[in-house]
Amino acid sequence: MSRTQLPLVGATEKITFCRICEPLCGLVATVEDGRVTQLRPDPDHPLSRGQACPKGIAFHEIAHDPDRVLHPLRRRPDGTFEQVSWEIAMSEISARLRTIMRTHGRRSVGMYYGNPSAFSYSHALWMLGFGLALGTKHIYSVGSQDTNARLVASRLLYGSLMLLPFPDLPRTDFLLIVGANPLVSHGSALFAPRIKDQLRDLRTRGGRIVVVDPRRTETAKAHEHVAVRPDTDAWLLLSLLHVIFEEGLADEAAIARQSKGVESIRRMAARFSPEGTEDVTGVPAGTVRQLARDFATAPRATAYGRTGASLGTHATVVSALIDVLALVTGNLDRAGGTLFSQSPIPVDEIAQVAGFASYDNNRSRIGDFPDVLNAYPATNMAAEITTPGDEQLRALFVTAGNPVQSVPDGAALDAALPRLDLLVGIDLYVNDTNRHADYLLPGTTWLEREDFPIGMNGAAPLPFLQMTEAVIPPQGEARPEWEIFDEIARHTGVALFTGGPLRRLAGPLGLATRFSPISLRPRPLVEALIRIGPYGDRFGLRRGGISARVLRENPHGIVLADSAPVGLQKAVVRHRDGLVRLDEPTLLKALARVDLTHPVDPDYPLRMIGLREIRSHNSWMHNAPSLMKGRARVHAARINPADAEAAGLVDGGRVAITSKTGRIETRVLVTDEVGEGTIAVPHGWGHGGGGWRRANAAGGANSNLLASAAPSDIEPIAGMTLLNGVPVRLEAVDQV
Ligand SMILES: Nc1nc2c(c(=O)[nH]1)N[C@H]1C(S)=C(S)[C@@H](COP(=O)(O)OP(=O)(O)OC[C@H]3O[C@@H](n4cnc5c(=O)[nH]c(N)nc54)[C@H](O)[C@@H]3O)O[C@H]1N2
Ligand SMILES: Nc1nc2c(c(=O)[nH]1)N[C@H]1C(S)=C(S)[C@@H](COP(=O)(O)OP(=O)(O)OC[C@H]3O[C@@H](n4cnc5c(=O)[nH]c(N)nc54)[C@H](O)[C@@H]3O)O[C@H]1N2
Ligand code: SF4
Ligand SMILES: [Mo]
Repeated sequence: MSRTQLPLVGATEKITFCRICEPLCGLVATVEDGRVTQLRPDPDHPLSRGQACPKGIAFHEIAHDPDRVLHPLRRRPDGTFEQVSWEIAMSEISARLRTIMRTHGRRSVGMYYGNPSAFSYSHALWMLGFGLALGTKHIYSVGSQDTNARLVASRLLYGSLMLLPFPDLPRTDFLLIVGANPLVSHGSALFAPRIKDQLRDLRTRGGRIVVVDPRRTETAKAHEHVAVRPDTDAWLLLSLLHVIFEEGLADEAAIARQSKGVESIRRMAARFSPEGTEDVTGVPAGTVRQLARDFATAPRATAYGRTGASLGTHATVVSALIDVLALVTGNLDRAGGTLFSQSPIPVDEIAQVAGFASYDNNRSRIGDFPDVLNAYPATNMAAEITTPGDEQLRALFVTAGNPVQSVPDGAALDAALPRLDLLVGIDLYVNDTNRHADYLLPGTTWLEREDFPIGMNGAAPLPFLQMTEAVIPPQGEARPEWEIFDEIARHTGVALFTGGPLRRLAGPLGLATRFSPISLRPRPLVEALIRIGPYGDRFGLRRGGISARVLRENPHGIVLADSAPVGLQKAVVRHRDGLVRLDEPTLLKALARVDLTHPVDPDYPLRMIGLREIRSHNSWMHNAPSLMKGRARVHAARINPADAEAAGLVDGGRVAITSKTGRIETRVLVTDEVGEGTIAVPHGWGHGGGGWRRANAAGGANSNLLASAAPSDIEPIAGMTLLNGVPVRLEAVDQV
């Protein structure tokens, strides 16, 4: 133990886990005088076993950041913020909200929730409850920039949005990764702490890992790389299927047993020979043929895609074809293949009962997009604010999100937000979005709240559950987000519990009655849900089952089973016959959009993709001193030497990147990691106007100013925004 790890006099150590990203690494916090002075990896966590990344162990710098918002803020007429009491903030927000609802109806009120809201069960439940209870169509979320295509693919194939198929890493022999970089992202839509080690173990066992990515990423460098052109995975996957069917490599028995409608996929794939698609994808036909054979003949194989697969023109198709590849080779719902997720709480049932699980039950006012989990493409927000008519968006809550940075055409949103009658932010910082807020309410960091990560670890090769108490009390006047929604709902007469979605959830558990609706708190709700979940103790009926008490007695967490369950298909697929549907009409419509030619705009001949960095997290961790040290922390566009030369760019110089939507300038990093015609630019930079001073000074540019918010540029099946494969051109910028 090094000297700095010795607990100081008066200091206590508390076991907890990180909630910045999905592996939820175990941490030990040193607390002195109500402040966290150190975070270190928990050596006794059964899965992360003493490992955490630089972001996790720097998080106390965010909890105790002098730039953090710790009191409710109200906008003054001159545009600056002033501190007000919670009482004033709540009563004024409620009064203004009531007036807006009276004048324009509840359907003029909206909400955007960002990524960190998913890392707090109480925040997520109460915010979704509030949104549903409002009965508005103006729900927007990070989903249209992240997972919605994946969820809609599950809805089409399996009849349920809530199923998240994942690779059975510990048992597979062949992992095909399409558009994910787990060595940096640490795994997403997949609960796999120490994923780097897990991938290494797979190789040590004699297995293979092939990474399909336009950039030779950290993961691609460590394993095998297939360089694909941005946004062309649909062609590549159809060609893989082409070879599998053509060469008789499909597992016809599995197909017959598990699915129906394969003929439509077979017919479609027949049009996409590897020789016909190589000009589009840039992947030589021979490579595709060999990859198809190797995947199909591996004893156990699985395919996994993440944001590189779901932020393109054919996001739903690509997400679905990744599963189809597993299915037609006999690898779906089978050890070492692609498995169905199973949360420690009955998520699917809850979603059905509470009304969360909807797809295409409604269409958006602008763009005619289907709803996904009751939400519409977040790009629509700007136009919904500025377009007059019934149900025009007039009041907006933004919780744990920064859509000016994360959504296409942030400039349009930035310009539209001041036109709202009411904008309320719930956040840790004054960020690029909520700087326009009328009221900014201080939320808690994860160090300040108890948690059960029920929404995060269903896609787990090793099922696991841990709970934590709050490590420190809410700082300043910060409040847990669920309390904020609870109070606003009560003040404005929005029924969360009397007939609302949360009552539909709590009612059957005996937690809320018609007469005592307001007493419902998140903790008894989640504790009851865990007990009735797949690993729960069924209130004493199942010996050895999990309950909150058992979790409290095991603070480092509990591995619930030696491996993830298989053979779940009949139980979890919601199509009546329990079969995977390969000819669902919406899926066929989506497939029909994939054409043999991939349009290239001569004005914008290059394609921009995103890039995540190990010490950066979307838009919000650029204010932590230890993460921002060093020259590597400069925002830069990765550009191939040939493209750099053609545009007269030099390494370290500056480049103007232009799309039909916008123009940004940033630094040039010349590298052959990206192929000719592709540039890679991290999102979430170029801060301005917010309260995070170090982030503002960090420079760089908001790459999403280049992405388009036009409805015609949004994938119509899941409403996914196009963030990977944005057409751009490059120009040198004179150095001053
Ligand atoms: N070009 C491009 N754009 C992308 C992506 C991409 O790959 N490329 N990725 C997309 C993806 S996957 C995502 S998830 C989004 C992220 O998009 P968003 O979720 O909209 O934005 P974040 O940058 O995550 O900002 C989160 C905000 O929440 C605040 N916050 C953090 N923790 C808490 C908390 O506990 N409580 C509260 N109340 N607030 C908190 C932070 O201060 C910050 O202001 O970006 C998307 N945009
Ligand atoms: N350090 C760090 N970790 C994070 C985050 C972070 O910001 N920083 N964000 C978290 C969040 S919110 C999420 S959603 C996850 C995301 O998890 P991942 O999706 O694993 O993360 P990315 O690094 O964005 O990986 C996407 C990969 O897709 C590639 N790609 C881009 N376009 C295409 C394409 O058209 N086809 C193919 N085949 N590949 C393409 C990119 O080059 C990139 O390598 O990461 C999480 N973890
Ligand atoms: S990888 Fe890093 S940020 Fe993600 S959970 Fe682990 S410590 Fe936290
Ligand atoms: Mo994300």
